[in-house]
Amino acid sequence: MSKFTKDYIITMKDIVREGDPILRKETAEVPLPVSEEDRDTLACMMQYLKNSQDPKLARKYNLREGVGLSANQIGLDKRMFVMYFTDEKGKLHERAVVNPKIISHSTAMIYLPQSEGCLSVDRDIKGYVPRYERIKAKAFDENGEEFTVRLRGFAAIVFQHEFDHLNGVMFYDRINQTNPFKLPENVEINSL
Ligand code: K2U
Ligand code: NI
Repeated sequence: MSKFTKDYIITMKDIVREGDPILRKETAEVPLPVSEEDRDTLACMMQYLKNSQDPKLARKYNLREGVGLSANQIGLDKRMFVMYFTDEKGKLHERAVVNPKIISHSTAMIYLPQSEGCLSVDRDIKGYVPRYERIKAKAFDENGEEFTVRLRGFAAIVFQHEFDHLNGVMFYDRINQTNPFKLPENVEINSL
């Protein structure tokens, strides 16, 4: 029985930090249909994102703000993550993503000018993280229903950041090691 039940409140002590091997693992497919335990875990992870974006609750539980969270960041070897944020056009993205596959993407790339952070990384790492500007992905939701989603801009960045976690990739792996602010050549890339 997982501790991440419906009413369990995830706090920073539950967040695995870099150095833990599970963050470098190719995580395991989630058995379908999604079990009640996995559904409860996804709900618990989603609640973390909502709590972390509520100033009172974030202060009460000392939470770092998150717009995405992957299962291996709470120590679970499962290919699933959650996203909760409003994008640059004011569209709310609230989604549980199980066994995702990126089925196509733009050649054009984007990056966050302020670099990226990570709930599993307790240090400030500067540098550009090149990501695809647009992606098309297939996945299953918390009820085991398959869906296809097309994302661009910030939403595409969040999805790719979480998708990377499921494959053991950290955001700083994608920063140019010799010059962190050097952008890839021969490809169209814009700042978000
Ligand atoms: O996976 C995580 O560690 C959660 C990250 C995801 C993320 C980082 C950078 C860019 C997009 C997604 C946290 O949400 S980092 C905190 C944060 C909060 C608001 C906006 C961007 C990043
Ligand atoms: Ni992260």
